[in-house]
Amino acid sequence: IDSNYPVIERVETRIVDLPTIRPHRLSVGTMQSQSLMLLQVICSDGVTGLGEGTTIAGMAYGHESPETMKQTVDTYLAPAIVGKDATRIQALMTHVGKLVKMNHFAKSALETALLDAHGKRLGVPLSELLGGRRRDRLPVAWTLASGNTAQDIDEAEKMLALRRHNVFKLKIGAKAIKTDIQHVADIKKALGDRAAVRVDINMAWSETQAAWGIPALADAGCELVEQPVASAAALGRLMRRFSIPLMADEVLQGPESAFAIAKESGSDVFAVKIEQSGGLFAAQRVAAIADAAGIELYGGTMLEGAVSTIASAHLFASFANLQWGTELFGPLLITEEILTQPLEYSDFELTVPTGPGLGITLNDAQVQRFTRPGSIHHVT
Ligand code: MUC
Ligand code: MG
Repeated sequence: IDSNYPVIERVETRIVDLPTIRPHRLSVGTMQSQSLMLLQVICSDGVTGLGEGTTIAGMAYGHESPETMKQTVDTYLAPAIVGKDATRIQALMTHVGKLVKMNHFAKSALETALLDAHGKRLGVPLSELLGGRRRDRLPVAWTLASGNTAQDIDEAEKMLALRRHNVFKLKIGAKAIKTDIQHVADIKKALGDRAAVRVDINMAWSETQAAWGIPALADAGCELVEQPVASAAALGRLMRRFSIPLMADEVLQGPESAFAIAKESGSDVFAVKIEQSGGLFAAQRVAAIADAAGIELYGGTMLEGAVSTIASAHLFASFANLQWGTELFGPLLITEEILTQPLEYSDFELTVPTGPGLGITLNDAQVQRFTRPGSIHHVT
C-alpha cells in the first residue's frame, strides 16, 4: 500500500469464552459465563488497536450476540474500512453507518479499536482524544445478583471489607414484587449507612406494578430505580409521580432516543453505555443531551471485559457530569485475567489508565487459551 497516511490493513475478530465467579441473575435471564467478541485492527504504520463487543446472557438482553457482532464485523464492517485512512475515525464510522443500520454493539467494538490505534499513534490516552480527561479515578458500583438474599449480603460485606465497592445495585424483577421488595429491604437493613442500595428491574414491571413497587422501594431505603418498565412514556409518567430518582437504560439506544426521551417523556438519570449508544462518540452525544436537558449521568456497563470497560472508563473520565458514578466492574465478574497488568480497583474506585490509547495490553497466552475454537477470522 502506497499512501502518505496510515491505512487499515487487516481486521481480526475472535470470540473469547470466559468463566465467571457465579451465575449472574437478571430479570431477562441468567449469565453463566461471559463471551467477548474481541476485535483487532492492524494498520500500515505498524500500529494495532483493540475493541470489544459484549452483551449479557446471549440475546436475552439486547439485539446482538457475540456471534452476530462477529458476523457483522467480518461480513460488513471490516470489508468497508480495509484500505481506508486509519486516522479519520469519525468519517469511517459515518461511512459504515450508511452501510450498516443499527448493530450498535458491533460498531462500538470497531470504533474502540480505531480509537485505541489512533491514541497509540499520537501517544495520548483515549480520554484525551475524547475531549480531555477530567478525572483519573471513577467510583464503581457492584451488582448483587446471586438470586439469594443471604448470599448477596455476604458478598456485599466482603466488598465493603475489601474497600472495593460501597454502592450496590440489586437485580430484581424475576420474582414476585413483594418478594423482591423484601429482598431489597433485608439487604439495605443489613448494610445500613455503610452502603448505598439501588435496583435494576430490566423492564420487568408493568406500569401498575411499578406504581406499587417504586414507593415501596423508596421505603426500603433504595436510592435509585433503573428501568422499571419497558416503555419510555411510562418511565416519564412514573418519574413525575414519585420523587425517588428513576434511571433510563434499555430505552437509550443512541443519541436519537436520548433526544426523544429528554424532550418528550423524561428521566431523572441516564445510564450511558458505549455499546448500546453505538460507540464512544455516540455515547458522548447521549451525555451532551442529558447535560443540556438537566438529566443526571451514570456510567453503565454491559458486563464487559477489560477492553470495553476501559474504553468506557476513558469516556466517563471526560464527562462534565457523572453524578451517579459508574458500574464498571465487569472484569471483576470474570475469573480469568486477560491483561498483562490487572486493572487497579481500590478504595471503591477504578483508576483510568494513563498510557496511549486504551492503555492496556492483552495477555496473548490467556486470550489464546480461552479463544473459542475456530472463531478467529481475518479480513484483509
Ligand atoms: C444493566 O441492565 O444495567 C449492568 C450491571 C449488571 O449487573 O448488569 C448490567 C446491565
Ligand atoms: Mg440496566
